[in-house]
Amino acid sequence: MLVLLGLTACGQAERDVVASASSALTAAECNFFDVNGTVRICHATPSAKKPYTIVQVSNSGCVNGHASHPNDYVATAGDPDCKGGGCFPVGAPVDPTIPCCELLVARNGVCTDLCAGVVCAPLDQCHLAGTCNPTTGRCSNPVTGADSDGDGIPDACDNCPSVYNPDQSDTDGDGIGDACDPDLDGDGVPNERDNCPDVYNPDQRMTYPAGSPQNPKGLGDACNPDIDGDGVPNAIDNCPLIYNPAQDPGDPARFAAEGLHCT
Ligand SMILES: [Ca+2]
Ligand SMILES: [Ca+2]
Ligand SMILES: [Ca+2]
Ligand SMILES: [Ca+2]
Repeated sequence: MLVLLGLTACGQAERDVVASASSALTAAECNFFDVNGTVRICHATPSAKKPYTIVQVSNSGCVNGHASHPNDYVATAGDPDCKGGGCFPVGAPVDPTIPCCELLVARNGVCTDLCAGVVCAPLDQCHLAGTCNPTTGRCSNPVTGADSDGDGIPDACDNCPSVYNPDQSDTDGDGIGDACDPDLDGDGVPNERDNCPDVYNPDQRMTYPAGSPQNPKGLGDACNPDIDGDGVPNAIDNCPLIYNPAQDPGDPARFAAEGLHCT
């Protein structure tokens, strides 16, 4: 936690920000910041005027004498005078009172550069390389190129280049977007002649002809939830292909006797 000090008697800001008031220097930090066996530390004092003294201690002195000492903390490169405002570099243990340096994020207890080793490259002819986002480690890959229909997808990558279809949905996965696909389900039957335009049914099977009492809408069996039109959905109809709204349990045997088949 950073502490703001008040003004001096003269009204001048003695110090805007000083280092942590509750930092807990740890052995892990002593080890990480060890340079040739010593660690530079901001050692807390009772003095309000000079709350910290800079000390260079041995690694063992840091671990045994200063780790967990109230308010002591590591003097980082950005805070050589113990006035606060420092930050921890890549690889340092995460400290709740001292932030990781710019462009670093805390990951698994370590200040981490998510963009380290990330090389941004163009995804395709519609997406430039862009830059790596330090908070996600991902490249921005901005789009580029003409966008005739204004749907945000450049023509070269738009599955309907002249139809506004920002969702790019493509039910049959043939590379032609639903918004402009003459055969949505890819069953070889054009939408306008397909009795199930969005269900793959090349056989176009239709037990009851279009316009019949059982099938007034002319739906193909593949997309007709009640093929025999008896009001009982196929899934729970004891004779899904024969009109028997009463669902008499004797129906299947009776229909069989009459030469009809339930399925
Ligand atoms: Ca489009
Ligand atoms: Ca398609
Ligand atoms: Ca179909
Ligand atoms: Ca039935």
